[in-house]
Amino acid sequence: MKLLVILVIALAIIAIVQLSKVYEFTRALRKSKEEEISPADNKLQANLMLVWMFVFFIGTIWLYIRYGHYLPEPASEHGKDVDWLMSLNLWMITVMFFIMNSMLFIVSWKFYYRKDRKARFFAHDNRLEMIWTLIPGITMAFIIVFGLITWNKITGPASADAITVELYSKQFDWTARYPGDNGEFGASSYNLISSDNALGIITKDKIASKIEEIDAEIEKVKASLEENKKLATMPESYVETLQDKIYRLERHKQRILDLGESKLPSGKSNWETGGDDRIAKGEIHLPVGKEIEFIFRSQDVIHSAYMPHFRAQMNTVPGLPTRFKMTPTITTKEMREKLGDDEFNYVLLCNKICGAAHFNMQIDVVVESPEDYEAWLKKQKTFIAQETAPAASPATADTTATPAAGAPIAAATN
Ligand SMILES: [Cu+2]
Repeated sequence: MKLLVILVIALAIIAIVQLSKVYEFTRALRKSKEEEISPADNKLQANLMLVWMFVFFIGTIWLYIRYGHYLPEPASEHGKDVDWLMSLNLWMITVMFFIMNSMLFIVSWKFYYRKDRKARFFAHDNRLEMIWTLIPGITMAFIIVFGLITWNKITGPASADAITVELYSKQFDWTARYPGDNGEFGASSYNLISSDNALGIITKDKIASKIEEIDAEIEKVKASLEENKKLATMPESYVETLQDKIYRLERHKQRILDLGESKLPSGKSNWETGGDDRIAKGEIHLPVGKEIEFIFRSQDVIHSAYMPHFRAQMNTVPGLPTRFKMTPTITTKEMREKLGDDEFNYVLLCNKICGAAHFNMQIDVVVESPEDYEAWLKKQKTFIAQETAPAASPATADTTATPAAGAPIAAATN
């Protein structure tokens, strides 16, 4: 099949070359010069310009109608502003598109070359310069000012009663964290990230076990140093390397100890409030009509949290928490009714190609009444419950209800 296509293309090229040779030959017979194009040819080209303009315009309008509405109505407060801005921009571009292209094609059609006509030439025109500087300038200023107003609505400080949700990205899934019953987020640090503490939440236990781990490592290096010192052939540089390693481990240990010492803005210790934070995976719930402040963190590479129906997107950057706020306005149930689709779900998906399983980095977002939301949140595992539960069946652990921190472990794993 491929060969056939190549053959057809090759034959077509040969045919065109042959045809142009025939054309040149007949021209030679007619004794006209090669660069001489007849007035009839010029007229034909001019008319074709006009025909092409209409084909081009009709095609563009068709694309607008066919692909112009790819998302349902915005389901967040600022979403309406984003859509308004988007439409404003699109309208400006569209109007400009038709004006510019009409000018290009109509001028080519109207002023095609005729022997008896001469073009007017001028090198400079202040009025024209003014027009094509001022109009784009004012338009750009308009777009930027309105864009900034909307941007500030999304990224400005959240109100005091806003619900904070942390979205944590790593290759290749999302973890959501909600403040626990004390209403306050526990602090976290990349220093404490481990297989059973993906979010690096600071608790006393986590600090202690990390210190233990580092101490053991220091002992190991010290022992190796002592042993090597006994050897006469030991190069000086190797001793230095080991000493440097010990120094680095001590420094790391101090950093972990500092984590336990520092305080949250509320005056509580760093490790005090994280234990009751609630962890949700596979799905997040949001209450309708309440302001939500999202905080994004990333463990490995840059991901991008994209919630198209809320017109919200933010990069998640390792080492640099990012944020935005939004207020959902339409519940999942209402949206399903609007769309006539019982299967519809809002989604949170990764919009940055972040690796092999990037396509799979998608979870559902459920918007519901504040009461339903509270009930759902109560069912989510607290960090403490999660860490004391055996890591046996993560699949069922995600959906089963668990009591608050401090409850018997058996109950937490049911
Ligand atoms: Cu990703």
